[in-house]
Amino acid sequence: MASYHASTTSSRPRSSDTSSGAFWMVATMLLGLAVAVVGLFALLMWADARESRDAGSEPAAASGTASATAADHATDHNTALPLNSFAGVVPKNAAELADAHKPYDATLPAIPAGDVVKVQMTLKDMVVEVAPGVKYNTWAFDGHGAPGPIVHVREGQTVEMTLKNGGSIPHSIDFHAARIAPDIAFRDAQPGESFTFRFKAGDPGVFMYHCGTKPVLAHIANGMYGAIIVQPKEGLPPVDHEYVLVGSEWYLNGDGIKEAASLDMTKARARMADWVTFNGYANQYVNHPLTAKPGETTRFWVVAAGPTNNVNFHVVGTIFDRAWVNSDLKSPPQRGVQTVLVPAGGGAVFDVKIDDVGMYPFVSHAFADVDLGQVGLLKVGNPKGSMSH
Ligand SMILES: [Cu+2]
Repeated sequence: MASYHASTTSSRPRSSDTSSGAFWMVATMLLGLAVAVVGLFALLMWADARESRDAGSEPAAASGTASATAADHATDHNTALPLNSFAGVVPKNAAELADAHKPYDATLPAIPAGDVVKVQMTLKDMVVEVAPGVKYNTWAFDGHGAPGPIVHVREGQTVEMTLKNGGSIPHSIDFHAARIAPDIAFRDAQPGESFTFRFKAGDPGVFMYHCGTKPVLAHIANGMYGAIIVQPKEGLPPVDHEYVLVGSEWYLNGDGIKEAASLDMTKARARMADWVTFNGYANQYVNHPLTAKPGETTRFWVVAAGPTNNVNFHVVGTIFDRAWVNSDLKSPPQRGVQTVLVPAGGGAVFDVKIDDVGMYPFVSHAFADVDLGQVGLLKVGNPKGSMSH
């Protein structure tokens, strides 16, 4: 901005008048300097305002700092920064709350028997916690918050999906594991409506499912996503533990401490997340680690639900023995890789054999997201000083 003004005023006068030329040169330099000083002041004032706002959103003074309401945002297309950030704002007793939180069960469930696997989900508007003491108004699949339930089938089985809309607006469900006409199967279900569709799980992998009702950004950001695992017919190499991790991020219009926050659509468009999570809750597997014994192999089924963020999956202190990038289970896995991109709307599968006792963090190696909660621990054996649970 400053350089734009400075350069437009520096256009040269007529070259025949040399004394006037010198005058203009000096005047231009002074003007340029003045613009730079004004610019600096503006920057300092902005930084100051931002600092006092951040201080105002500390837990002790949390009330009254909520930004504009969701209704305001409906017509607000201004994505200019800075927006109110509630990133990392938690109540004072956050540590106790994190310990008391019941983590989302990341264990891969068994495959139901039979040719047809019946899956029933009832959509429900509900308040969940996305971080210790941070409440959020979700539109949740199957009434247990975000992500929705883990669906596990074998290649060749038919999924019979019954969706009941118990929410207050239309919703739908889009399975990335399906080859099916979306305008029929993924259509909107009106509030109170229930409908069923079937698809054959013909492609192995770990896939996202999500609400596909417009605006999809809002429906995914409000918690409408989950993972479906389709095991290859011939199976994968046997392992000792299998965990499912769904990455996602949350955009809050308030800190969610005194009252539940809702979606800030402007922040969602600006990709300015307040919290980034595995399985819907910041840092939950730090307080409640996933476990393995030394020498065992652990398999991670990872989906990046977004709505926008990728997961740059990495396990600190080891290297992936097998990585099925893009969850392409028909091809041989990559071996000995460090970090794998799981794109928003995609999945990948990772095997890691760890011999040494210790705490091994699993992260998105895009570290801004770690700072906002996308980190967990794989506890191998019983390392000294680790928590008992
Ligand atoms: Cu929806």
